[in-house]
Formats: sequence, C-alpha cells, structure tokens
Amino acid sequence: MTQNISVPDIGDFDSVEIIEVLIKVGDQINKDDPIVTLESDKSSVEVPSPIAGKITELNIKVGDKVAKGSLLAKIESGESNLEQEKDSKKNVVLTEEKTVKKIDSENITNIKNIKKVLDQSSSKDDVDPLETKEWIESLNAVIENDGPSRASYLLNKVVSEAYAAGLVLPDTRTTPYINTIPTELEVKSPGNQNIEKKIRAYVRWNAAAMVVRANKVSSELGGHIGTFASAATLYDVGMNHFWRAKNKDFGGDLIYFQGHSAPGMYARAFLEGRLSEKQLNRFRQEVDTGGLSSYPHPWLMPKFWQFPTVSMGLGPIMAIYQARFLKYLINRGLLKDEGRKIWVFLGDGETDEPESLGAISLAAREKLDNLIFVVNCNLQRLDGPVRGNGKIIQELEGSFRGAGWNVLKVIWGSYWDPLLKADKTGLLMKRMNEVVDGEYQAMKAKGGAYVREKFFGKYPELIELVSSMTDNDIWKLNRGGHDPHKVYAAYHAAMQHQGSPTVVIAKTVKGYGMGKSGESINTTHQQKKLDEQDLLYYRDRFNVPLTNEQVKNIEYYKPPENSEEIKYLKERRKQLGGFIPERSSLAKPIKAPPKDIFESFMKSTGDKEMSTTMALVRMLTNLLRDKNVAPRLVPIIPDEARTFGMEGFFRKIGIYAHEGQKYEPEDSEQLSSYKETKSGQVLEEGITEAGAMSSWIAAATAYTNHDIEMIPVYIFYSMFGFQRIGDFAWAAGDAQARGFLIGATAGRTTLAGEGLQHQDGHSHILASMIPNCVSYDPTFSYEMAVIFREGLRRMHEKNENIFYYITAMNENYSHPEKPKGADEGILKGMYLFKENRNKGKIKIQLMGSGTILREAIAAAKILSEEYSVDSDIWSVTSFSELRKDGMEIERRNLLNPSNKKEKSYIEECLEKRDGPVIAVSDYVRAFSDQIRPYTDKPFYSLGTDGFGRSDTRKKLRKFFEVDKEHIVAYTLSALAKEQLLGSDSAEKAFKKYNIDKKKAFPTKL
Ligand SMILES: Cc1ncc(C[n+]2csc(CCOP(=O)(O)OP(=O)(O)O)c2C)c(N)n1
Ligand SMILES: [Mg+2]
Repeated sequence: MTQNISVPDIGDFDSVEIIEVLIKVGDQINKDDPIVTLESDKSSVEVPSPIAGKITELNIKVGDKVAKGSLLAKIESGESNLEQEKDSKKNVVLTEEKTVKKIDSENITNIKNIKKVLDQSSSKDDVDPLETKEWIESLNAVIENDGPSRASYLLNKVVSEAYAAGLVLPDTRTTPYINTIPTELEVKSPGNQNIEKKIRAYVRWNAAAMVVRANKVSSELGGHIGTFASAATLYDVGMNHFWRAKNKDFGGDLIYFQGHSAPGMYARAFLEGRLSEKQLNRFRQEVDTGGLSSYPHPWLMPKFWQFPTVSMGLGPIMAIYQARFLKYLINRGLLKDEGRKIWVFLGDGETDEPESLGAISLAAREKLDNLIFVVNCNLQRLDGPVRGNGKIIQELEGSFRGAGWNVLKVIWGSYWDPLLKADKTGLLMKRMNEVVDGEYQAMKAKGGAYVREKFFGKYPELIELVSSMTDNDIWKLNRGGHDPHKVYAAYHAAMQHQGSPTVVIAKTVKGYGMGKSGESINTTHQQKKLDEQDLLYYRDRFNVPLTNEQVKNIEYYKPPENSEEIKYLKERRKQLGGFIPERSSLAKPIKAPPKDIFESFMKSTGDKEMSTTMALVRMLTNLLRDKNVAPRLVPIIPDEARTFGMEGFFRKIGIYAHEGQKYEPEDSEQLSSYKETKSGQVLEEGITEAGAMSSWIAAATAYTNHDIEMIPVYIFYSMFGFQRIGDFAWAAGDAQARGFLIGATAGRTTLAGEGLQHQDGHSHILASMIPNCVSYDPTFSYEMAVIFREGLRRMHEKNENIFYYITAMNENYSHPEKPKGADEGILKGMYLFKENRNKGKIKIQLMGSGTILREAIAAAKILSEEYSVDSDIWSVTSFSELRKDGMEIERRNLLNPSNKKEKSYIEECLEKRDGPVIAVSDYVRAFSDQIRPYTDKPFYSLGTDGFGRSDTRKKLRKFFEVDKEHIVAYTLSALAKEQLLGSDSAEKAFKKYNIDKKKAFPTKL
C-alpha cells in the first residue's frame, strides 16, 4: 500500500525551509526515521516517517519552502504499523498490572511482621480509659484479621471524617520523639559485636591521633576530631554490613561521605592495609606527593575519593540527581538494574543549606528508592546548637515526611529500651518530646547527675523510674546513633524499603568520647589538639590497647594482620566485594564521529542567517545520527528548550520520565509535541539550575561511577550558569567531570531585551578560574563545529579530564566559509580571520570575540575606506585559552633566563604584524585584558563593564561602546595616543558618530 508522507503540524509556521533531505527513492526506512530537516528562523526539526517501508517518490528538494500538509514523499509499506503500536501499548499495560499484583502479594506476606498497637495503660489526659481500650482493641483486631492496609484505610477514613466534622486534628508532620522502628521489630545484626566494637575503637583512635599528629607538625594544618567521633558507628555499620564495593560482578554502591569526617575513612583504610602509617602522618600535607587530602577531593586522591562533598549542601543534591541518573541509565537500557544504592552522609547543620533539602521532593516524586540519606544529628554545627530552641530531628522528620520520604528516626539507644517499656503513662515520651536540643546538648556535656535533675527531675514519676540507677548508669543511657544494633536495624529497613527514598535521622553526641576536651561542648567542632590527659581519657574510654608511653607519643594502633580484628574487618569487606571508597574507571572511550557530520558547518551559509545556538542544535541533531555518539548524548535543559530552539528533541528522543506519559499532551498533533517516556533521553529539569548541574555532574562522571562514558550537554541561560552554580562547577572540576556546558543567550548586548539580571558579560571570567575548564566564545558556526568536535575527541575519545564551556548566541547572521588552515588557531584561541590591505599606511591588530567580532569586521571596513587605516582582523575564540598559554610560556622563560626566549602563541601570531591591538568583546574588559601582558604591543580593550539593561542590540552596543562606530573612534584615538595619527581624525569621528564625551562610564550609570 502506498502512503503519502506529508508535513505534520509544525506549530506557528506557514512556510519553513527544507535544509536537508535525508532519504532518496528506493531507500528502505523504518518508522520514525528522519525524512527531511526543516528550519524556521529559530529552530530546526526533523520530520520522521510515520511508517516503515520503501520510498517510491520524492516530492521536495533542499531549499523548498513547505507548510503543514505539504507532500514530502511517498512510501510503500507492507502493513500499517498502527496495529503493532496498539499491541505494544497493550503489553505495557499488562506488565504494569503484573507488577502491581506482585507488590500486593508481597504486602500480604509482610503483614505477619507488622506489630500490633500496644495496649498501653492510659495517661491522665484520658477521661475514659475503657473507651480508649476498646478502640485500641478494635484496631488490633483489624490488623490481626484483615492486615495493615485495611487498618490504614480505616484510620484514614476516620481522619477524613474528623476533618469533615471540623475537628482540630493533631499535626501529623511529625511522630513522637522516639525511634521509628519499635524494639520488637528491629532486625538483629549478624555481626560479632565484640570484634566490631574493638575495630570501631581503633578507627576512632587512629582518626583522632592522625589529626593531633598533623597539628604537632603545624597548627596551620587543622582538621576535625569531633565530627567523626559522633559518626563513627554510622559509618562502621555501613562498612561492615551494607556497602557493596564495585568489582567485576557488581557496579557498587555509591557513598557520599560527609566531607570533614574524612579522617575516619583514612583511619579505616589504614587498618585495611590500604594506607600506610607514613601516609597517615602526611594528613593535610599534600604539596610533596604522598599526603592525604583534607577532605574528599577526587582531583587530589584520584584512586580513592569519588565525590567532592565538603562544600556543604552540594553532596546531598548531587547525590539525589546521581540516584535519578542511575535510574535513567537503567530505564534507557544502558545499565542493568542491580539494586545499587546511593548513601549520603550529611550533618544536621548542613541541612540549613538550601541545596541540602532543595531537591528532596524530586527524590520522592521520582521514587528514588535507591537513595538513602543519613543525617548525623549531633545537635551542633560549628558555632553552637543547630536548633537550640527546637528539635532538629523533628524538624527534619516533618520536612522529609512532607516531601514523601520514608523516615527512620534513630534517637535512643538500647539502654533506653527498658525505661521506655516501663513508662506505662507515656510520661517519659512526653518529657522526651518537650526537651529542646539546647538542653539535650547541655545534658551530654554535664554528666549523669545533671541529667537526673534536669531531665527526669521534672516529674516525680520519672525520678522514680530511674531511682535504682546510679548517675553513671544514667550517663550511659545512649543515643541511637551510637548504638550499632539500632543503626543496623535502621539500615536494614532502609535497604528493604521500596517506592520512595529513605532518610535515617540519627541522634548522636558531637565529640563522643572526648570528655571534657570536647564532648557536646560548643567548641567541639574546632578541637584539633588533644593534650596528654585528653588522649589518656580517650584511650580509656574506648579501651585502646596502648601503653601510657605510646599514648604520649600519639602512636597509631593497628593489631597484627592475623589478629581476629583485622581478619574480621578484611573478611567483611571481602564479602561486600572490596574496599570503599575507591575510584576507578573501566569505561570504554567513545569513538569521535567522522568529520562529515560537521562538514556542512564549515561552508558559508550564504544569505541564510542563523545563530550559533541554531548551529549547535543542528550539530546535536546530526550527532544523534552517529551510532556511537547518539545513545550517549544527554541533553540537559532547565525549562528553556524552546528558547534555544530545541523543542524538536522532545518528540525525537523523548523526555525522560520514569512513569512514562500518563496524559495526552495538549500539542500531541504537532511535530514537536511534548513527549515524556521512560526511555526518554532529554533531561528536562524544570527551573532548577542547581538540579540541572547536578544531573550534568552525574552524567559527566558516569565513566567512573558507572563505567560508562556519557556525553552530557547542559544548555542554559549563560547568566544563570557559572554565576548561579559556580560552586557546583568547581566541584565538577574536582570530580574530573567530562562534558559540555553551553552558556546560551550569551553576551551582554547580544541578549537584548531581557535586561540587567539576564545579560551575561562575565561568565567567561568565572569559567576561566576553573583549572580544567576549557572555554570558548565562538562567533561563527564553523568555529563552533571545530571546537565541539575537538571537545568530543579530547574528552570522550582520549579521556582527558577536562570539561568545555562554550557560549552560544541568539543573534542571527550569515556565516562565512571556514578560512583555510584555521582549525589550529580556532582551538588555540585566535586565528587571522582577514587582512584588510587597501591603501592604508597605518595598521592595527583588531581582535574580536563572539558577536562583537562582527562589529569589529564592520569597523575595519570603515577604518580602511574612510581613514586609510588597515587592519589584521583576528577572531579570538578564547581569550582565556590564550592567557593559559601566555602564562605558561612566561613562567618557563622566567625559570630559564639563560635560554633562548620561547614565544607564546599570541606572540607568534603578532610578531610580524604592526600597530596597536584593539580588543573587543561582549564581555567585561577583564576578559580580553587577560592577554594584555603577553604582547609588547600597545593594547586597548573595549568591553561591556557595568549592569546590563534592556533595549535593542544597536542601542545597547552604543551604550556599552562596543558598536562599530565606537570601535572606529576609539581606534583613531588610540592611534593618536601612539602618535601614529593626528588627534583630529578621532575628534571628527567622535563628532560624526554623536559620541557624548560627557556620558559617565557605564559602571557608574
Ligand atoms: C558551604 C560551606 N559553608 C561552610 C562550611 C564550613 N563548615 C565546615 S563544617 C561546618 C559545620 C558543620 O556542622 P554539621 O553539618 O552539623 O556537621 P557536624 O560536624 O556537626 O557533623 C561548617 C560551617 C563548609 N564546609 N561549606
Ligand atoms: Mg552537627
């Protein structure tokens, strides 16, 4: 059957141009294979074939203009694919139903494990205890006979009725201030508690000893003891029982360690034999090789650390997007689902950072049950209590529960169990609820007698409850985060939980075990020196088998290799697949695409005008036809796809949505309709630059975290890039990310109408500060193509640990053909675009980057024709790359004063050329000034210093004095200053172009 292939609904366009024809008569094609590429003045989009078959007729050619309904080709197919499609949809529904049923049956088996509501004696607030008892018995009967789902249903129904009846219901954001998992339901640890306790003691000791030793070398070195002291059990239980390492059979769990608890990780690695005593002695002394970095820095310890976490807040949000990206890879069929987990450790103070909690609703929405947060609530941050007047644990519970997380509170240790059991009136729980964190902190600093008086002393029944306990017994009442049984039970529950992410909120003591020198006192965080008495106390508290002499010498403790502790510790890690943390990569490089993918961008566009953003989007469209590159591309967009003309990607490769699309999109008839799918490739992030950047980092480090090389391309409003998420970009550098950051709508006068808070004239300066970020500001599409192609080669084929920042513009203009031999210069940062050799005796070196190069080209023409000033026009693709080269060569020359002077690339370019340099860009002058020291020519820069504002491009360029008229006038003036020309030419030009000399400098306006 022959069918017509026509142009579908393409939105608001009457007539668009065909820029590519991708089929010919006789081709056998599949459904959705692209037929032609259409281009409007803003975006390009492929038209896919509606069916599979053989092309029998072609009705268009490149350059034709078409509209909705225009006939493109005819295709002959064996059968319509419509039926097939219906069938596959049916299959999806069937498998979904099956999963639902499976989960239901799992639930039923779980019912047996659910605890009945305890029939507790009533409190004195209860006016009718008999009635209360009847209610509780009814509930227990339902749990027993019909299971927890029915019980929950009934309760919800009762609550709804109560709301409807206008009852004021209790706030249900939080639960009582006790452990979430009742004692009877705790899963017991299979570990040998005696040995684990010893191991923990040695790790604690060695971590503290390492910090104290470093500070004997120099107090400049710093470090932290109190934080790891509070978190040791939380890490130890994970290391002994839960965290599976990466090896040839398994991808490995990913652990984001709290940055300043790093000493604990080194101390454990020492016992495991992975780090030597010599290395421990070099904690925070990294300049001569062999030291240990202060915090988790993959850049400095590339075989050890995986995630840079010490800038608070970045770890949690990066981990959330990491968990999502892991699901993305699985759902796209690039990785198998092995049940890997992502664990994130953060401090309670750290949760103040907006980034820490800013994406928790996304984690729940995406059902990230591969994600486990552990918040170490030692109630303190650096200066004092996190919530002196409140309770951080309750506050966090409310936030996480509200967002849809599974919350597991681990507040009280086992020593409290008998007391809670004996608390028949609920008074102990009431007291636990009413004490605020500031008081809890003071209690741990001041001892058992103080706790008896201040905590239990409030109610006579509670004094009675602890009457047989000594002050020391009371002092020993431990917090949940220090109890390996409670921690194990919580971790176990977290591992089992399905359908949402889990947060374990554990209560601990900051500086646990440090006694007077630092336990639960406000100055704990800063404590990095322990005197002899403190050390002896610490040793005794944890029974570390060291003599007084050894303690005095601050010796490390490591039992012999054949000791039960070392054997146990190594065996545990062996069972869990290897050591953690460890950084490695088994990813295969991606073969760079053939040149022809980029070939069309090297030619002149003739009269056709386009922006570099359009060129880039076209390039990405072409890359999606390369079988090596296509599946690995990860386009990331924070709600600006339409701004950048990328809406064509929605339908073509789909938007990632773990639940597929549950609705028919409003624009379903259109070619670029909004298509969400489980195997979608585009990460459409919504309005979160921090989230989008976190996704980018996850994809850009997939080569090490998942052993698969990915090519993330994150496209954003350049103003909301480095300025907004600069710290993430710095962390990306540390993590050795590989990928493209595209600052679109770039340039202070190129993005015209948006005004002050949108116009970017400085992102390149910010980018240039990151040592492994390679950045470019190209003008023409061939420059973009050369740069992008080289980026693919360097990062993804040659695996250099660099990332690219490229600015893309939204100004349409025609693009010339690539000058012969320009490639090398494009990549190095500048090349000779054109020599203006008319009749002029005076020469200048005119440099321009981005769209302002075009103003420079126009100015050169005027200078030559009207003022007899000739110019060499340099297209500068990267002032920043030129500076890097200049700095390095200058340093080499200074180091070798007796050698022949080496020339920087800038010098090589300019040495045989005459005249002063006039450099102009759409960025602040500091951007082009970067190269000023590396040429001995007089240097003048023009730029866009000051706040942006909205107007037309022409007016803005005049305002910032980077339009062709200002370039001409300022050049003439510079020539006068250099005594190459009289001043009258410049004066005339200022007059001719109505340049107001009295106008204030734009930074002051
Ligand atoms: C973005 C950022 N701001 C400030 C710091 C400095 N800093 C390091 S630790 C710390 C206090 C941390 O308190 P908390 O999160 O409660 O961790 P704890 O040490 O108590 O476990 C601060 C402010 C930092 N590392 N990162
Ligand atoms: Mg804290």
